Amino acid sequence: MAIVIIRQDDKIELWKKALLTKDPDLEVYGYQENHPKEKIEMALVWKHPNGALVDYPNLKLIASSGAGVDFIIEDETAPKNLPITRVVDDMLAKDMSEHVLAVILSHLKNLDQYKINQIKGIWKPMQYHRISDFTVGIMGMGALGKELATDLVKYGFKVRGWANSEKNIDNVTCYAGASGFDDFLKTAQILVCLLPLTDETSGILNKKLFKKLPRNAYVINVARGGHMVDEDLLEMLNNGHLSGAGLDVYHQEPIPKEHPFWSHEKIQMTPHYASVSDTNSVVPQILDNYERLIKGKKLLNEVVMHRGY
Ligand code: OXD
Repeated sequence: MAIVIIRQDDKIELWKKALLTKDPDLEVYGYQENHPKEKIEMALVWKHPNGALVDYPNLKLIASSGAGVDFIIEDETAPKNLPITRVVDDMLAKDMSEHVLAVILSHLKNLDQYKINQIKGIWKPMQYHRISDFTVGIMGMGALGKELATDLVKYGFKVRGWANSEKNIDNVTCYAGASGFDDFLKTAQILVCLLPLTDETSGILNKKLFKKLPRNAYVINVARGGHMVDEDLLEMLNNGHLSGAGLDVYHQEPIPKEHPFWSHEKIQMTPHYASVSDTNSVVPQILDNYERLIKGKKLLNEVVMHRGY
């Protein structure tokens, strides 16, 4: 039995080391080194090149090393009917929460605009905002959404959450399904998207939705670029309905040089780095699943295929 790591960044050695530190007896390969393909039973993947999952005749599990699995489901060449697992990790959730909090505070305290003004030599106090005046709406109340909601409540925000199914979180008003959606949106002065990318949620951040937000709402997308209709965001920023957007994810990454988001004064961009799996934190659950796979036990954090997450 062996594990193959497939990813296109420079982190294969890092993951390999983290796995072998926990269990020196493992057989682990990077996908570009010579390896016995018939021995591979688990592929640990992150944005693998399409086609890289074929030719493993004994593959039994595809494990994402992040929270998202959309890139596996979208790969038409990936073997079907194999279980897919994703990462659910406290550190990943904490890091995401810290990032979103930073973006929200930077917006509330006008730090983006002050930076632009500073470069232009403009001294101009702007409207003062307080946390207690703001309602944050979180779309997607899985592990990441819940952590963020709980943290925002601690900081004094009014918090609302929206998910497919009913949720119960202290001091957070939760809405579920299509019937609760408009009520959820109408008070969200800051909207945070943490949804998984599925057929249902693709393009959900569009003009129709933006119009249901209060005027001057701020939109944060830290989920996937596929949630956003870019032209609709630009239109609603340019006509003044939205006050700004904080984006970490894009349709194409890196986002092309000519994309209008780069130079838009109301858009705060980060390079898909809001929250990144920490190998030491995540490896134990990957190895736990590997052992479960060997022993034929129920896997942790297995994707429900018909839901897409
Ligand atoms: C993830 C991500 O899904 O970093 O983990 O986007």
